[in-house]
Amino acid sequence: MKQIALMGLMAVVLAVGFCRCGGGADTRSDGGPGSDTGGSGTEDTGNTGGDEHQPDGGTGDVGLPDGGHDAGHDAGQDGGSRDGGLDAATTGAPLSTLTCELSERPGPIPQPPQAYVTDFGQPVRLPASLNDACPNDAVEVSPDGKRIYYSYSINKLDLLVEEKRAAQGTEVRFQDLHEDGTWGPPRLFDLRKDDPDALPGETRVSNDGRWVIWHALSAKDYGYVRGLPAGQTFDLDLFEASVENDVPGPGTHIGPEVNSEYLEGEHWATDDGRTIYFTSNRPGGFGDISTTDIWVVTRDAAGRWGTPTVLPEPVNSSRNELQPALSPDGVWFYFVSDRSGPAGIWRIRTDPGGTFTGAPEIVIGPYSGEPSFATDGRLFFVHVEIDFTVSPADVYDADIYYVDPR
Ligand SMILES: [Ca+2]
Ligand SMILES: [Ca+2]
Ligand SMILES: [Ca+2]
Repeated sequence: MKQIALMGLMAVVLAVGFCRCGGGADTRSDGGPGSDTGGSGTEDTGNTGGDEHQPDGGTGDVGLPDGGHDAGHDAGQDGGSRDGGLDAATTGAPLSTLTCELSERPGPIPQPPQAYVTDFGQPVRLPASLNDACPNDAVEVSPDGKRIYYSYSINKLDLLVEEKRAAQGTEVRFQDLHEDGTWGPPRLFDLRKDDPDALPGETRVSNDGRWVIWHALSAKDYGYVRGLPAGQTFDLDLFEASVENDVPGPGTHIGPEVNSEYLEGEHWATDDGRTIYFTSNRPGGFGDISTTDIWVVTRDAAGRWGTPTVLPEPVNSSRNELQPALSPDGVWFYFVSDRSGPAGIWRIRTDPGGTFTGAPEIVIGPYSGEPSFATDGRLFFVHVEIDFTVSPADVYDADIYYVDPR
């Protein structure tokens, strides 16, 4: 069983391989080495690989950071010294205590992300105060674009698992954008309240910040799974909790109507929390259980779940589809697929009735996923960095980017 969608895009890339379709590492021609991203502004951090330059207005109205104040990679330490930040005054969440064990790779980023459609500018990498040398993965942005939730690990996840310290070395956290344009320190978004050895992954936080739905590799037995499917070595399920003052309560397993012995992973939910689009390898989709599809399930006002249904082709295919998200205007259904090469972010037209129209198109790639929208139309996502100069290729980092709508 390939370990699809374990924690975030990095795990997905590890699972599905390192196809270099669509351009090799030698296509990179610009600057933007990974270690300089805290230097002198977003303009020089993300104009990666395209002919087009970052559109004007990309930073002015929303106060995105210049990142120049503390370009170190120990964002938690630097950020923690800035007393009086907005986040300190408004959140009850504790500061993160995790420290990255990795160093930034020198040189340019291999195969940086590009926007392939004309209604987005080219990708901008968030500054080093938020993106450090360790995996910053599974991004979720608040509607106002001023908070970034993400999954974090102090080393490569496969190494942490191998060394049996995955629960100690990973967390879901968030950082808030200060009025001066800098990002506050990482704060723990504790999704292990009554499941301390769980590995929580991607979140969907409600627009008002009062609830969260997430997927996790739980360490608990919920009683209905009698053995894993052949070839599958772990299970993932969906959980939810209420959130008060940025502190999640204990998680609730959303139940066997939705969860199963197969993987229920990365997801997106409507803001009433009643419809969840989720990633699963369960039978009944396209392809076998070594690949994933996107499914949808809805609960009624009393909380009773209906039967999950698989989204049709051409949203799904016999390859991997995962990590769904709806655009703020409801016009586009976004998802990640490796149907044409390395994992990338795709979209297809949709409508409030949930039908899909036309052919999907790839929006951002390669090695890109985890789409999440701010209300202003900025699309945040994760790009995975892979060193192709060594054999086997080394998946060594994940960072958070955004593209501006034009
Ligand atoms: Ca990183
Ligand atoms: Ca499951
Ligand atoms: Ca599929």
